[in-house]
Amino acid sequence: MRVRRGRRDKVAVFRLAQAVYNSLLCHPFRNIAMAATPLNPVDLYDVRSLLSEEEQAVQDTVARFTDERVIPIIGDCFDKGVFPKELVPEMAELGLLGSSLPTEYGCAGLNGVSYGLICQELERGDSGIRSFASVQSSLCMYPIYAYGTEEQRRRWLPDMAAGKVIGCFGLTEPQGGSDPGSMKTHAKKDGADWIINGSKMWITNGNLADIAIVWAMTDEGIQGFVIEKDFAGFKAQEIHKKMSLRASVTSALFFDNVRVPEANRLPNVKGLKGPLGCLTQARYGITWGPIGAAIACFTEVLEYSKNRILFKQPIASRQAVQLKLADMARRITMAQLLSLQLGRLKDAGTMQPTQVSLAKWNNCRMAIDIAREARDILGGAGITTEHCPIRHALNLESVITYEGTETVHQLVVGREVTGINAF
Ligand code: TGC
Ligand code: FAD
Repeated sequence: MRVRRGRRDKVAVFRLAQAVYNSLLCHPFRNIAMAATPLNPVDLYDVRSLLSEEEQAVQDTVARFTDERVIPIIGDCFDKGVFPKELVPEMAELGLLGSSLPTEYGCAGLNGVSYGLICQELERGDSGIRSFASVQSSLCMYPIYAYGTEEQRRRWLPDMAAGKVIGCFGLTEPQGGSDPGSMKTHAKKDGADWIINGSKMWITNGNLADIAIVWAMTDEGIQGFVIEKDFAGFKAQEIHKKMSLRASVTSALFFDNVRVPEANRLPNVKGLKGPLGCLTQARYGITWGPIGAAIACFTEVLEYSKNRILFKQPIASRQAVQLKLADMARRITMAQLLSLQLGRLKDAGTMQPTQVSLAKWNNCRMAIDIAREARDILGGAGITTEHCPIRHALNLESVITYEGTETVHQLVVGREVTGINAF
């Protein structure tokens, strides 16, 4: 009896609950969440709202530059294997070169998050354009600023910010880039000068550059030198047959008894921490860049899949395709949050190299996976540079390799969490 009454009570409670639920369904506000403005597919967490007005303005300006000046020409540049050098004065005019350095050197004096947004928007166009800006800003202007004398800063930085002097950064050597401490290039003191011998490999901007920041072994450890392009014995040779970063200049550098005055040595750092300190700046920017490449691929393939009709349905209506698109949106969102927090740490002065390694690893992997998946969703159309994913996928093969390979960054994080050095 008690059981039966208990059951009746349960039924009554269930009916009551059902009535409340139904009344809620009829409530005029029941669909508040559903009826809200649709989310932006490339910014599902409204990361943009976390940016200051200045940061938003920087992003909008560079986005416009990429849309109007880069995207219309970049497919052709990639096909022909040329870097669009004509864009350099415009980039300089917009303050994109050395953007984080102080205004007294002709730079824009922006914060780290703004630099990240510059990298993101440039790489939405092409990794090669972002590479140009990364090398000029983080690998050439930064060491002159951080390790140079006041005279060296005044001599080079304003012209570099104006795009009148282009730089390249020579660290990697043919015998193995992951282990730069084993470099063979050396500098020997000779009176007031230094004599440099050796070679560097895979150097972005090599044949474009007016100056090369070259790292060489000395009796006192690794030191940095500013080598001017017309110094006798210095030669840059462009590397051809590249299938990646085709809209970027990559070169080998050769030093045959190059005499470098003491005034061109960067005096304020010695040891591997000099070049690695520059890499931390550049890698930080590279955590943002691939977000742009991923957004470009995702945007293109999202539109394409809504219009591609197969088996009488747009392929975007298929669960298998939606899973891929949802996964792209998820990974882009996570990468955006990662880089933004990294940028906030950088601007607070607390960013650590391991945090940069984690984001470089995550965001390059995210972008290359998305670019390859987007290429697949485009089917046969995906194999030409009429659509951007294959170009981005090929570029990202370099991006995931340079500035420390994926494995190097995994091992940096592994070293941090275990306390054991696996290199
Ligand atoms: P390790 O003993 O760990 O460190 C030697 C000294 O350097 C310091 N350090 C750092 N400082 C600043 N930033 C970092 N990220 C740093 N990492 C280490 C460290 O504290 C130490 O200082 P001190 O005072 O104790 O002497 O050095 P290791 O020989 O064990 O090597 C570590 C490893 C493998 C992580 C490092 O060699 C490495 O990062 N290898 C990868 C090399 C690389 O990334 N090359 C990139 C070349 S440039 C380029 O690719 C440009 S592409 C640009 C474009 O087109 O966009
Ligand atoms: P290696 O160091 O020979 O690595 C080969 C393989 O071994 C990789 O898979 C690597 O992950 C793996 N490996 C290495 N160490 C370990 C380990 N301890 N355990 C397990 N696996 C390991 N360099 C510059 O100095 N300046 C530039 O401007 C520049 N621009 C570049 C532009 C492009 C387009 C490219 C492709 C490269 C550029 N580089 C530049 C060089 C780049 O930084 C190097 O290619 C990179 O650091 C890797 O060095 P590596 O090519 O010699 O490969």
